[in-house]
Amino acid sequence: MPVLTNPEPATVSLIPNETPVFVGLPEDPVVSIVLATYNEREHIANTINAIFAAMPVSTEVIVVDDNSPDETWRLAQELRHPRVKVIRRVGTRGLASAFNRGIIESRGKYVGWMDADMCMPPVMLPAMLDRLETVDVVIGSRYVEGAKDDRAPLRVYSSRLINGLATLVLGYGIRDYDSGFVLLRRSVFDSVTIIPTGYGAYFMEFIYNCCRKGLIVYEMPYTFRDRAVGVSKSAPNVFRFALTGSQYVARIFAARLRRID
Ligand SMILES: Nc1nc2c(ncn2[C@@H]2O[C@H](COP(=O)(O)OP(=O)(O)O)[C@@H](O)[C@H]2O)c(=O)[nH]1
Ligand SMILES: [Mg+2]
Repeated sequence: MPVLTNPEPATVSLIPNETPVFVGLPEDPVVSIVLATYNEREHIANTINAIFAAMPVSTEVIVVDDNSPDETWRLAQELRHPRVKVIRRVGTRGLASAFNRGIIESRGKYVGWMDADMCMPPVMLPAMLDRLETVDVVIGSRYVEGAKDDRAPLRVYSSRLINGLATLVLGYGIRDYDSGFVLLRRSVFDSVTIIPTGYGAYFMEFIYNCCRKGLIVYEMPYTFRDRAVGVSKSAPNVFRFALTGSQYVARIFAARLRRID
């Protein structure tokens, strides 16, 4: 019988057409940050480097890329960072399912996720981590006191409108229900899971369910900077923008009506 020298097996992808992910390091990181990407070649390296530069504890970054035509996944792989895991999904798209996939692969005691377009500042992460000593979930928030949303007025106005509706219908005083920038204790997933369908609206239902389960959710203010390059996937044109908006409204009411155990 051969002696097993490496007790930690390589992570093997079981999904056809998917690039194998990297072989894990011996000890688990303290923090896992999941990045969902689609055509972010201008931002991916900066985002990853900024996360590692900011974090005071061992951190892994999990990139879940939906086979971007601009080969964002390749740039992430080429960093050859032992704490960067790249999952290239082929034949599927979706923001909520991408984050969910990354969370499933993550091993940190604390798990977070954010956009990879440098709109959300990685320098916030250490303060968010500190806060997790006393709360379960920290949301990076654009709409509490001290925060700022630096996008074009139409985007800010519509986002505030959606969030206002969510605050009204879902309650709990959350101001930025669709933030999409979060760090939380892994134990949160013992009682709440992401419903992995659709684009950004999954986040509202996730936070609402955290509140319903009695978890402590804290909103930390930050300044959201509009993307400097690349296009927004949620609002590339006015029609997609309107469609995304109506999906948010439907999801707010669906979340309110859906029963949880
Ligand atoms: N994996 C994956 N990531 C996506 C998809 N659509 C958008 N993203 C990523 O999700 C984040 C937010 O998308 P973005 O285009 O900035 O939308 P916006 O912030 O609502 O304008 C970015 O990091 C995108 O690269 C997708 O279909 N799959
Ligand atoms: Mg964005």
